[in-house]
Amino acid sequence: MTTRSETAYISAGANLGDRRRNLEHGVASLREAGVLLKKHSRFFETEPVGFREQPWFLNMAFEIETVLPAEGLLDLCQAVELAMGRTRTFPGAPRLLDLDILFYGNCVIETERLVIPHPRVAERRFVLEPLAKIAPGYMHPVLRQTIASLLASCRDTSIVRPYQSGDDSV
Ligand code: PH2
Ligand code: MG
Ligand code: MG
Repeated sequence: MTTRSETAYISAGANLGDRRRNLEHGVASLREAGVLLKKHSRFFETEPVGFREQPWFLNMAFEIETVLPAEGLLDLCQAVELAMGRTRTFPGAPRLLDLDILFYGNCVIETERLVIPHPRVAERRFVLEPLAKIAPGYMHPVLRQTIASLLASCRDTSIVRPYQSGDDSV
């Protein structure tokens, strides 16, 4: 029997503690759980969007391959966030680690727990800019536009800049 794996894209963010270490630890935890890391963007330093009175974020995006179903991947992401010590206070609150599933193959999913594609992908420069580095040609399965084209027409003017660090490996 063969187990089908699916390609998925994840946006990761952190704005508390050692942000870079948190992101690296998040990626390492997913890999330890059997997720295959195919590509990752560099780190970007980004201005908070939404609730603005909080520290700037480090954001990145990565492409994975996994045999987990979408809800199983969500469970894993939440377990990794929790293990990192994340507490849920209010939506948009500062966080040690946030792992958001952006796309899961070409699937369109709407359950109580999970909406894929992530509903705010097209509105967020801090998501699109890193994602465009690894998947510019990926076609959004609902909007039917590529990531590069969504970035070109994105109206979010919040600052997203490459994070100055010598080494972008995770
Ligand atoms: N995440 C949010 C809300 N605002 N802003 C930036 N720059 N980066 C984020 O990851 C982020 C945000 C909710 O998850
Ligand atoms: Mg988020
Ligand atoms: Mg989240």
